[in-house]
Amino acid sequence: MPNNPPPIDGARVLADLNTLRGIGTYRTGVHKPTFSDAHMGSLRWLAERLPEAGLAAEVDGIGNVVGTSAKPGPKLLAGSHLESQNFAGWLDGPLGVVYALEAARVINPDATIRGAVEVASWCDEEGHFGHFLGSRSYVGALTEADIDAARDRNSDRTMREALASAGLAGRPRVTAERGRHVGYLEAHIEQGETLESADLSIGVVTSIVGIWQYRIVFTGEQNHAGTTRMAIRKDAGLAMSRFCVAVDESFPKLSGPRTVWTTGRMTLDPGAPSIIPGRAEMLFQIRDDDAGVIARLEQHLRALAADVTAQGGCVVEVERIRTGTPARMDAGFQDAIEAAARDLAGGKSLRMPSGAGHDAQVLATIMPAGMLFVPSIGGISHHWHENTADADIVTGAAVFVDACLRLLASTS
Ligand code: HGY
Ligand code: MN
Ligand code: MN
Repeated sequence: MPNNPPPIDGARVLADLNTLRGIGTYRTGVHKPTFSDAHMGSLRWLAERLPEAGLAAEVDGIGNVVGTSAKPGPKLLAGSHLESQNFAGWLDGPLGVVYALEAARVINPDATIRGAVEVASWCDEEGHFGHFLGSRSYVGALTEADIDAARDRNSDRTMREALASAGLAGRPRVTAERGRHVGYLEAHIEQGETLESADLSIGVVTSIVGIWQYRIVFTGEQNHAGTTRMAIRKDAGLAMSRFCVAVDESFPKLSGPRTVWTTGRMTLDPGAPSIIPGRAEMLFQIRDDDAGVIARLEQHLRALAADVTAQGGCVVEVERIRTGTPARMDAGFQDAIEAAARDLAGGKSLRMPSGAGHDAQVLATIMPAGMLFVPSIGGISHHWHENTADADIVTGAAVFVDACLRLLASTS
């Protein structure tokens, strides 16, 4: 650990974040879906910045931006993502990318510091086309067939069409060189209210939840809303509503202390006021950092579906469309973040699990990984009101860079 580590440039960090906020602005946030012009403009912005940190930049065939260093010594990989949820916040993703860029700009040019920080932006963390497609591509867990099957959830465009219109089709995909990095460090906004409500500055992430997602389809009988007697209806919309009430009543008895479940989308077909819906569909998600809890709740979900089907009205089918392995963050990385927070954040840190999924859980499958959080005002995220105080952003950047220095110095 260098005696007098180089200072970060907090004003530069804030300026870079506000520059990215200005690409794809939506109210006080951004609308930057994967492969949108705003997303591609943000990738270009990052690729143009990386040489300032002595990094050779590549925008690869899946839309990852990867900056590599020729500096001798240990390498630490750092980054996050630059696309956003639809009509959402300006910091979810860019905060981690700009912190990684700042660490690289401060550390890499300094010949007195051994090693370098390499910077990445992972494509489609927000799942417009799939889940963690960019970071899964980098760790070698994404096949060409996966890309063939991926479609834009906002339209019906295939990923292949989107890659072509983004000018990325045919480019090679960059994959991790095993053993190159001492590990991966990601900074992110907390997206919850734990840090703010405890007046803390830094979250030291201990684990990241697994996200399991389901498409649940209810098939009844479409019919006339006026002439069909109530006693003989097979109303798919009503069956879906009853199913959700049954989930809400039974899940708390089976869940873990931090399990969450969400119905993020419901559709009724044909969706007309004078037609009894013959089909209903919901997208349902379970998250926990214990895969056993998720498996237990999935089993119960399927049993509830079988019960509704057995009642004879509508047929209910449950399709699992996404699984995710919970990840434990590396103990050494947690210690480095906590030590940096002790020196630069008055020790105002807390070890805590992440209720959001992050690319770090994918990188953790091939290298040690760690995450740090900064507070979210009001705990709001995935909304254009998402925000973090400038002072917390700058403190977080200083802690992040100091943790990078500790991790590089701790490598023999
Ligand atoms: O949904 C998530 O956990 C992440 O913010 N995309
Ligand atoms: Mn994110
Ligand atoms: Mn997000």
